[in-house]
Amino acid sequence: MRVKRFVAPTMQEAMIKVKLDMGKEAVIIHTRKFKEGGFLGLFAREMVEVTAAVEDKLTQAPANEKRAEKTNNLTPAPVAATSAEITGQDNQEAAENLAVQRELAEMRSLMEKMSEQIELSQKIDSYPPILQKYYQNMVTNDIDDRLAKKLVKAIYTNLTPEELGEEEKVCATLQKNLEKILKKAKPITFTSGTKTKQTIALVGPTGVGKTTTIAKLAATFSIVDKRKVALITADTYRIAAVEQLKTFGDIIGVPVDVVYTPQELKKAVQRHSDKDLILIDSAGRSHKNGLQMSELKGFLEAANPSDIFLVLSSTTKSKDLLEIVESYSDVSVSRLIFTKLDETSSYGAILNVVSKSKKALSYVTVGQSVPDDIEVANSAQLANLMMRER
Ligand SMILES: Nc1nc2c(ncn2[C@@H]2O[C@H](COP(=O)(O)OP(=O)(O)O)[C@@H](O)[C@H]2O)c(=O)[nH]1
Ligand SMILES: [Mg+2]
Repeated sequence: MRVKRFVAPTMQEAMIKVKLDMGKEAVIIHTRKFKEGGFLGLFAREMVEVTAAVEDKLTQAPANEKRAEKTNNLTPAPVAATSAEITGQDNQEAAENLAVQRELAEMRSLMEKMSEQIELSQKIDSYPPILQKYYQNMVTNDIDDRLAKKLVKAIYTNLTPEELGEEEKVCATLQKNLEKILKKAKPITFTSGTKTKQTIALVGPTGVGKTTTIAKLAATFSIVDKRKVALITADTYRIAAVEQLKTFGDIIGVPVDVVYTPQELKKAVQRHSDKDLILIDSAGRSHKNGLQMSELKGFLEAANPSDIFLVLSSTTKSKDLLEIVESYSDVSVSRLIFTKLDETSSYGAILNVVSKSKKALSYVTVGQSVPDDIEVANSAQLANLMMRER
């Protein structure tokens, strides 16, 4: 066993040092942060110290060993013990062990990610020109750089050198891989036996188009599909919007209930138990406001919807979108709607969000017109848009 200390300004850099020096199999024993330099405690720089150990035999393995060699792994990946396994008097010790094992497993996964990052940092210009072009296209279309690199690398590994020279083959493979990430959209359907009646709540930031989208869905399902639809709005912050929704409900013959409390919402949902589709509109929430988020949770718990759709605007920056999705992780969002596709020409953010959140797309909206400007998300079309030249 070889044990060594590594110091770096960030955990990420420390882990890279560990990996380069000791290889992938290194196990982190201890980490700490400390201040270095500075003046009387001011301007000190925070540093990270990582102590790592590795079995002697494994130190010879080069840091960039192939994944296939993993089978020779002498230190098996830590297996998290279940709480049932903790018996006898040594409960505390066992619990401590468990915590250490968890930490080790976390560290291992972090290190795998790092090694992947190092691998991906391979220069794009070492790839054939066609791959370079598609990489550029994807990045220009706002697909996350890492994701774009992963995608071109997969093609580079899976196609023959000959195929890599054929634009059509490269294009078709990339298209297929993008579609695989986007998956087939899941719109509202009434086909499966248990889903003959549905209650769907739309949540999301202010101004993304929740109310407009609800109006589009209500009109589509009541007029075109001839379903019995009810609208309930919990957005009482905007009186004008409520009045507008009521007028709209009158025109298309759909009842609109306004609720001020979770209890009222619960009652309204019960009152409409004869409807095929109940659509619930919520007030726009700032994902940065914890109080608003917990208020929203209260409404959603009372409504007990069959699905919660998170509405996102495709004009929002990718990084902000991911932050928004993250802030809704307490709310069991099942699908995504992207609005305002008519206002953007870079579609990569959609891929980034779907890939990170693992949530299915349902609809996209493409304009302000009710009810026309809504479509079931088309993965093939979106994939095509995010790899094309701009
Ligand atoms: N261009 C465009 N505008 C939209 C779309 N969907 C909604 N909007 C507009 O976005 C604004 C806010 O919509 P609203 O439904 O009130 O958003 P909410 O606050 O999430 O309920 C309105 O001006 C809508 O007309 C869309 O798909 N494209
Ligand atoms: Mg609204």
